[in-house]
Amino acid sequence: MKLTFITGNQHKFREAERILKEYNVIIGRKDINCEEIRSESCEEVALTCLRLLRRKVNKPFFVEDSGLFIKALDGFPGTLSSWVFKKIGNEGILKLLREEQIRDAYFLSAIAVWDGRKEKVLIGRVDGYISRELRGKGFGYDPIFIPAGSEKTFGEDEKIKSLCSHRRNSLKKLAEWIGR
Ligand code: ITT
Repeated sequence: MKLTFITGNQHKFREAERILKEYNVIIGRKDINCEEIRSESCEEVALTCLRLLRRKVNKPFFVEDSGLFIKALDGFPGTLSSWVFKKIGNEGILKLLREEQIRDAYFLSAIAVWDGRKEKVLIGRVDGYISRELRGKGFGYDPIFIPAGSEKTFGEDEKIKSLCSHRRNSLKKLAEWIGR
């Protein structure tokens, strides 16, 4: 089955393409803007977007809503991650946490998929914490997120990211669901 990933984010697409290939799932990309609802739940945002796009798209496709949830900030930026990144970037997040000792955070990825018959939501999560300074490359919050058990940020260690990221976990579930 040819599956389309509808996203405006080329980094997310490239990660998904590479990971899903390992599970023999080949994807294409389409960028159709989906007005995101205001909700604290990635799951709800992804599912609402899927249902809106189902009116326009007549083939199997999926969308993904992801975000970084920081404990000391009550889950901020969460589902606002994309907007907050554009506004204040990683430097802004580090400033907000300057005095903070508790730096726990997690990334969530919620995939909502339509296979032509059924819809499904699949969630992936990775726990970790926020670094004290920017380290490495990657995209979005990669240079400030350190997964639990590592010393390096996702931006410094692409391999670790590929093995344990929130997106790896949700995409693995997606591949299993597609192949069921
Ligand atoms: P689409 O909605 O078009 O797919 P988007 O970039 O707006 O693209 P999201 O609404 O899911 O996607 O925004 C999530 C934001 O969270 C994203 O723009 C990044 O800033 C950040 N983010 C998500 N996954 C990330 C990752 O693996 N590494 C670093 N930052 C990430």
